[in-house]
Amino acid sequence: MTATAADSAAKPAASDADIIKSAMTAAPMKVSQHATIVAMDANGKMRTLRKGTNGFTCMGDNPETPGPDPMCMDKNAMEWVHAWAAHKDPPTGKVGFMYMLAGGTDASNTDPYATAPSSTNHWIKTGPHVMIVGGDSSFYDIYPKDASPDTAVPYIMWAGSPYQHLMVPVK
Ligand SMILES: [Cu+2]
Repeated sequence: MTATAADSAAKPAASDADIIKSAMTAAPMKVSQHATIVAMDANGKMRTLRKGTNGFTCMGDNPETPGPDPMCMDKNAMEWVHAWAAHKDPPTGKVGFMYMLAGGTDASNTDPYATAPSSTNHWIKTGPHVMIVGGDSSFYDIYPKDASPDTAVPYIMWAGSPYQHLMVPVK
């Protein structure tokens, strides 16, 4: 995951066509072509650009963050993202799966809401990956939880927070 930046309004808004194109790069084409496509604003509010049929929802790149970070997720992962955006506890007992095959933007590995690197927030670079969210701690406990992880192998992002999740690099 990457942070939403509510405070920078400098960049022009992407067109809906651009958002759809970007969103579809997050998952294999056979998944994204039948997915619902949404745009999320800086406050976590969703707008549906295209309705899908396969239970997946794809979100385009967040233009507020430095790199490309489109994502496609199942229903449980969508609930998890809503909870994160709203600073609420994610629902328990709802394991979710997300694709981020276009890569993630750079992010803090320890602060779910950081929008820029600092001397203490363990800024990392994430390449193409998939994510398991909403698992219980016994699942996350079997993976590395280093603040500055080796991002070439599976690791836990935001360990110890309500939003800890497994990051699985795919390249
Ligand atoms: Cu991710």
